[in-house]
Amino acid sequence: MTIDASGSSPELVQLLTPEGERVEHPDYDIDLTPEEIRSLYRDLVLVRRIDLEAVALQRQGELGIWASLLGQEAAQIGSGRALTDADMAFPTYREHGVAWCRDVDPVKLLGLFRGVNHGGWDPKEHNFHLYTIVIGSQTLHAVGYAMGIQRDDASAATIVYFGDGATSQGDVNESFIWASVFNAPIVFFCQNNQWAISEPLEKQTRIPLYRRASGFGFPGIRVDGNDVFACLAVTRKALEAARTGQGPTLIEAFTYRMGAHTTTDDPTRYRVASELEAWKLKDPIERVKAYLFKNQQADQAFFDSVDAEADQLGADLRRRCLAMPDPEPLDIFDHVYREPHALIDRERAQFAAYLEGFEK
Ligand SMILES: Cc1ncc(C[n+]2csc(CCOP(=O)(O)OP(=O)(O)O)c2C)c(N)n1
Ligand SMILES: [Mg+2]
Repeated sequence: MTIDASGSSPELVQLLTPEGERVEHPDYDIDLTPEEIRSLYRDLVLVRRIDLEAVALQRQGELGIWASLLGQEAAQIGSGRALTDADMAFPTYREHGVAWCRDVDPVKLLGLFRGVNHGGWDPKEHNFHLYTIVIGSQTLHAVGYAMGIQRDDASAATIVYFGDGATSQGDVNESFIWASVFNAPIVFFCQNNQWAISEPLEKQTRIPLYRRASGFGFPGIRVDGNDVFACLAVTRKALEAARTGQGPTLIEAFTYRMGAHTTTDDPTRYRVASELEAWKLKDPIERVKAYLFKNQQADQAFFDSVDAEADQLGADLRRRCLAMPDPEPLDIFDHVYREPHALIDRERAQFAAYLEGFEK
């Protein structure tokens, strides 16, 4: 099978069409109450707002850089809401929606991208690891963690996030092998957003990514990554399999990076506008809205109240971002080693002398 650019392969699990029609699936059904669906809708809208606010802050010079999740909200909220408190998640640098589901204060994400903290949240408190920039390396950390909880006999699973580009990394393939042969309780959640900066998917693979799993000896499944119901259902099932000794699953969430790779990138240099336009029709938020409207599970007052909440969240985030104190320049040297270190001491002294050269 060739890669289906439309994403509408028969192998794609979808429970909600882009038009907001509910469809059945024999293996992955889900029963959500209207309240639960409204709650998912709220999550999607709020994380999109966090993201938009962060992009604006970067453009105004308040953040050094930002990696936007635009377009990937359903993949992140669907999978994030499938987690229990006891499960552990390992993100990349784009999982702001999963961070939201793990109750990480979004201002802490902004702190990282503003350069005033190194992550700012306690991974143990949230069961959400620090962001990882080194592509794919977190898959090895996650498998190690999963093997640990397996030995502790914990009733929990691990989920690890990575991109389509990361699947070409040695680390990711090695983590597949370890997870497979040790039957580790882990879900590999690949957000295939079609691009690794400027490299398109066809430069990473000749077969659909989820099919790679069979070569490693565990199941792989492709889900509509813009369908929050399907992402929730598929991830729930895979996590439950992990918790009950059935080993790893690879989930390929078929989605699209609607924005730039990061705010330093200009995607108009390497991709055509029509691609973006086609994906706009598959927007993850619009289809939930259409479903709620059509089925009279939400009225205009509900949508207005979510928008008002998003406005307030955005304004609050901006205010708290600007209020974050700058760290002292020399503080960075305190976080390299736990014990004193001669080279670091020398570098600290050199940098202190350099800073002295500026007028106060
Ligand atoms: C080991 C390593 N090599 C290269 C980079 C530079 N780099 C940063 S993001 C990226 C592309 C990642 O693409 P993908 O895995 O598809 O994730 P996405 O950014 O699309 O979410 C690259 C090559 C890096 N951070 N780490
Ligand atoms: Mg990608």
